[in-house]
Amino acid sequence: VAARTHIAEEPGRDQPLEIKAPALAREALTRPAISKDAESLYRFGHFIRTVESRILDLFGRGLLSGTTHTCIGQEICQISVVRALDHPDDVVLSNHRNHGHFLTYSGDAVGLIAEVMGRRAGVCGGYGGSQHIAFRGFHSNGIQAGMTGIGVGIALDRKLRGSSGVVAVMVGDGTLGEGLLYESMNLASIWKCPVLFVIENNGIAQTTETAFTIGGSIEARGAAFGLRTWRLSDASPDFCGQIETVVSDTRASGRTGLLVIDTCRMGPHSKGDDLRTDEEKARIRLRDPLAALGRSLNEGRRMLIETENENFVADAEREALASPEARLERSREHAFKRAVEAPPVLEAAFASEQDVHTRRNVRVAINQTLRALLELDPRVILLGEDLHEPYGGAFKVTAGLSTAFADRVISTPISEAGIVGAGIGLALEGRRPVVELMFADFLTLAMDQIYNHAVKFPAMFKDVTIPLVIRTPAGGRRGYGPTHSQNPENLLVSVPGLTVLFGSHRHDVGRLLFNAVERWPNPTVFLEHKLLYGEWQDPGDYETVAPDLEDPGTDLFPTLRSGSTSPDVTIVTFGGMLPIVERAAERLAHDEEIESEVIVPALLAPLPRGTLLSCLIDREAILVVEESHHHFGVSAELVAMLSEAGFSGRLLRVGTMPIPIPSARSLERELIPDEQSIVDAVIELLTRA
Ligand SMILES: Cc1ncc(C[n+]2csc(CCOP(=O)(O)OP(=O)(O)O)c2C)c(N)n1
Ligand SMILES: [Mg+2]
Repeated sequence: VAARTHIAEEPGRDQPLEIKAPALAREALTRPAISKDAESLYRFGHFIRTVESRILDLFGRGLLSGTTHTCIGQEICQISVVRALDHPDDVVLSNHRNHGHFLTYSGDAVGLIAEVMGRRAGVCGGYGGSQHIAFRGFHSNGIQAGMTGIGVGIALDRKLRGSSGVVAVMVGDGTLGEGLLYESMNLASIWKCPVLFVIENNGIAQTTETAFTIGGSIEARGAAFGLRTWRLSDASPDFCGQIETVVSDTRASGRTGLLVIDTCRMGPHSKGDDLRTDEEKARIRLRDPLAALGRSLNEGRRMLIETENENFVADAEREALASPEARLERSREHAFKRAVEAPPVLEAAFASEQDVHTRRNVRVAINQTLRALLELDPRVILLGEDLHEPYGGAFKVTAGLSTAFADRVISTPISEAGIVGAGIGLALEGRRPVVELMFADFLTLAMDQIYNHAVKFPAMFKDVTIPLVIRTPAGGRRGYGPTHSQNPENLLVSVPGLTVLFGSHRHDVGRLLFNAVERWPNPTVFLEHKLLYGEWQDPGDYETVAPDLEDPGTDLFPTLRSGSTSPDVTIVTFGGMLPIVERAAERLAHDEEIESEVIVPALLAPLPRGTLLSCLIDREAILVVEESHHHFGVSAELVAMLSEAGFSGRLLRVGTMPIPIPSARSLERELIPDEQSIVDAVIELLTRA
């Protein structure tokens, strides 16, 4: 079935091009077969140009959703690498200027045109638009260099599987200014992964000539990281043959490569933003490799090809236009994919493994859970700085693991964005990566990977899940100073699609981690308070609050409760504040005869609203205690939720003062809530008029 694939398999030249209904057609899509003779290349290059000309026309008619970036002038460059990737495990990662890559990969003109128009027939149902497309082994995103670490993760998966798949990561020359690109080149090099970094060197980035933004030589960057490096021009006669050699060389060696392709962008960056002179533009038109291929053909033949393309694309445009506007489906009303059951064998093995352990502290519980996960599930892989033996991580949480699982416990360079990106790539490929960041304060370095990549894919793309867990120690009271003492949950909880867990010694932290890794297919930050590592894991007299199953994830990550059910005060807290709150509650009972109840969620985002409201709404006085700066954070959201639900009792919050956490213990004590400040807050709450 030719379906909507233009030039599917070997084209019967005069065979009519058929366009089928979108859903049906997309399943049947086959990779376009484009041989490297002039006619075949011209046919496909002209097809891309025709699609993009239509897209520009639709923009002019106000029919696009947002803007678009065309590859007009760069078609042969964009075709070349993608057409040479002919192994089923090959992957193409692209960027804002992706139409040529996508069409070469899929041939799906209707899917692309409808996507940029925000129609239901779009390849991503209109969610992604021009820049964000996922289809089988093709992924593009709109953040420069953002996909590079992800490409390394996918390539690491290929290497571990013994597959000869190659991952091509396309970036523009302007993107040579992005740091993550270099983290990724380094990671791919040391892990000896089959990534081909492709620089589409068109000399310009938006309106800036890259001659002013690139120091030194581009190829020397490849050499510096020990990459095989090539520089080719898309205007040279056997360009596509040369690219085939680069790809087959990368495949055969399994090594990382840097391929620089000199090319020229003929159109503006997106729309109406071309500051180049008329002479410059004329020079670029004269160089146009696609036009040169056309000139090499017999004129009648060329005109026939052009007419066929124009008719085909006109039909595709009609079909896209006939598709209704995209509408939000119920399944996409929040960004989380449903929990899954762990395979029964795995579940049973984990349960019996847990039974063996009796008294253990939080650090040991996490360590033993990681060990069990590695033993039981070959998909599990740990990445992080200094994880190796005999060090076992800065807080010793991975002690003993690198010896037992040398190929899946990977000590990495200091590259937080790169390793979180690699984790996303591994998760995309169905593995269960657990990335350790040495201190939670360093999450900011990986924030773009979390904020613009990990959480976006499951929401934008129906069939994509990112079961990534980022574990990291948080919290103060160790005298580590402003950049090693923070509780960054407040930065995280407002990110749609990000799960934020903060367990405590009262929770079964092993079970929390197991559920996060095996049962929750959503990107998750798993916070561990430094001061809880040494606490005994002990449920004490806590019970689980009945979960409201409307809350995503609430049954996997329970909220705990202890104390009186008709208390004078209910204290809601989490993470490292719990032991302090417990001591304060004891003092309140002993010294002031005030009865407390303590509620401890482990799931901070998505906030288990129904679950929490069910046990809070009828209380008389609620104090929320957190170690983070309490402005704009978890406690603020809790209090807002209660007010909106009609809570009529007393409310107060206690948190760290909103200034950076100092190093001196005496100063820390003044800022971070302690037993006394909690006792004082309760008394204030209960006695104020
Ligand atoms: C991190 C990031 N910074 C800035 C932008 C805005 N932006 C989009 S494309 C672009 C120029 C990219 O130039 P280059 O990498 O050379 O690719 P080209 O457009 O030439 O293909 C810029 C600045 C972005 N999308 N992402
Ligand atoms: Mg450029």
